[in-house]
Amino acid sequence: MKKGIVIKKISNKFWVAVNSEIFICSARGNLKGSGLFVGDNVIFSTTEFIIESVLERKNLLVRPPLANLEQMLIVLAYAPKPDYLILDKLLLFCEINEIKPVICVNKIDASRKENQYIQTVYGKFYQVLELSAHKKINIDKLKKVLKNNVSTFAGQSGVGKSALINSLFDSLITIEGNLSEKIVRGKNTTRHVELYKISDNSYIADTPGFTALNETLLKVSYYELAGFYPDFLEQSQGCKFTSCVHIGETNCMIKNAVSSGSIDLKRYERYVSIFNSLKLYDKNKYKN
Ligand SMILES: Nc1nc2c(ncn2[C@@H]2O[C@H](COP(=O)(O)OP(=O)(O)O)[C@@H](O)[C@H]2O)c(=O)[nH]1
Ligand SMILES: [Mg+2]
Ligand SMILES: [Zn+2]
Repeated sequence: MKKGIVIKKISNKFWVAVNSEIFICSARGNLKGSGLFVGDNVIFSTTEFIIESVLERKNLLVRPPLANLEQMLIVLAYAPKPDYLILDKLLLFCEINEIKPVICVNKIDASRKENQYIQTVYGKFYQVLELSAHKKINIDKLKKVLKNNVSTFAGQSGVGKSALINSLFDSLITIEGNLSEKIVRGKNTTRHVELYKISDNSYIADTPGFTALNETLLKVSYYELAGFYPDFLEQSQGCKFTSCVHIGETNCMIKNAVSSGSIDLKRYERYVSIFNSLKLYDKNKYKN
């Protein structure tokens, strides 16, 4: 018996990686009910090539189907102009699914225009890396963050996700160039998810699903939404009502913090906008 990680799944075959070796396995019948996903840590027999059991999962995403995603690197740049609503939704997705988000501000060789806003609004609660794929600034820090983790890159098209992945490979680029092309696809051809090894015990998940994050993927009710804002948490303890959603209530510490400037007005307005679309979604769910 050996322990490995499922890096690829095609119909009922599973590619299981153990360090640099890959075994193509099938699954024991009793595992088919609970499902077996890319990202699963499994115990398998090296004589029969059958997966016998799945170790406990840290989390499981349904769309894309992926187990044990540990980190999401959310990439932004001064251009294309950041869509902070996308950033906030991706951060919520991470908070809800217990994935560690890391905000990556790329292209700082060309402009640092957005850095101050990002540091002020997000820097106290989230790890922020300031990067340049072209000038290789802080790529060592990026490598350190990826080490011993299963991570994925997310963010608007054109921010430099492919360039950052390429920058990880140094002189190996000719060997691994193909691979980095595959990891962040320009055009999504298939819907399946695959893990790519970037160094020992470190994988990048190639997922088509994270750029246009829709409210329906946030498995949370509007009245619980504020609980997933680490920057609201401390101050909301002072709200008059424990069920305060920080919108219409009186004596709301969050609204006070927005007035005094200690919570960014735009961040708060994005919260209200996500709140309203979740509320609408909840209403429509029970119609018909
Ligand atoms: N100035 C600058 N441009 C970059 C950097 N990284 C990527 N780009 C450029 O941004 C554009 C989009 O990069 P790409 O990696 O394809 O973005 P993706 O769509 O997120 O994968 C390309 O024209 C890159 O040359 C960087 O660090 N600095
Ligand atoms: Mg790309
Ligand atoms: Zn409140």
